[in-house]
Amino acid sequence: RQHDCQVSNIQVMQNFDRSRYTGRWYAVAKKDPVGLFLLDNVVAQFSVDESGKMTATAHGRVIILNNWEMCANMFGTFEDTPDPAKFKMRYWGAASYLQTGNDDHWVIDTDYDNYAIHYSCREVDLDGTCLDGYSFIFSRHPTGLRPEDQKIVTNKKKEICFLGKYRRVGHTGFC
Ligand code: ODT
Repeated sequence: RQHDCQVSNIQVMQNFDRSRYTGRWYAVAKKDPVGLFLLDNVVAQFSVDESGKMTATAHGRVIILNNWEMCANMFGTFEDTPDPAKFKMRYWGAASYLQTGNDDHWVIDTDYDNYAIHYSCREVDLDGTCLDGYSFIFSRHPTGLRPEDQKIVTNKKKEICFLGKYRRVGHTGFC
């Protein structure tokens, strides 16, 4: 039952290796949640601390207070769960008026060196599908995904039932 869109049936990365995931990732596409926050120029940087816990920083262009455009500097800590590819991400901003929250953070697939697919469902519907979620497609390359990775990514978008819901995330040098 891989394409029934049940959040509980979504397959995540097998044997996820957090140390190979560290370093910079450029967002190339995003499926927005309700009340989107990060618009574009999104770059995430993952680390693993002395105790083995995963942490991250991210920046991206945001618009707050209706039309104040700025570069948001964000921080996140990741709580482990029994599945090594599923985390709870607590996040906050460098400034108090930025978003804070505690979201699921699942790594759907990655080859560690080129592409990664992230998934977060914030609200599961009564039928078990995702009512409000978001997803980032990341690349190690600021220029985007390699052609050979695009097919894999398209298939995964389908599996997480977000195919057709992504927009391109540009990198213009704003942040
Ligand atoms: O942008 C939205 O609309 C959704 C909420 C974004 C939360 C951003 C929090 C970033 C905290 C630092 C962590 C970096 C890791 C990011 C990886 C992927 C998704 C957030």
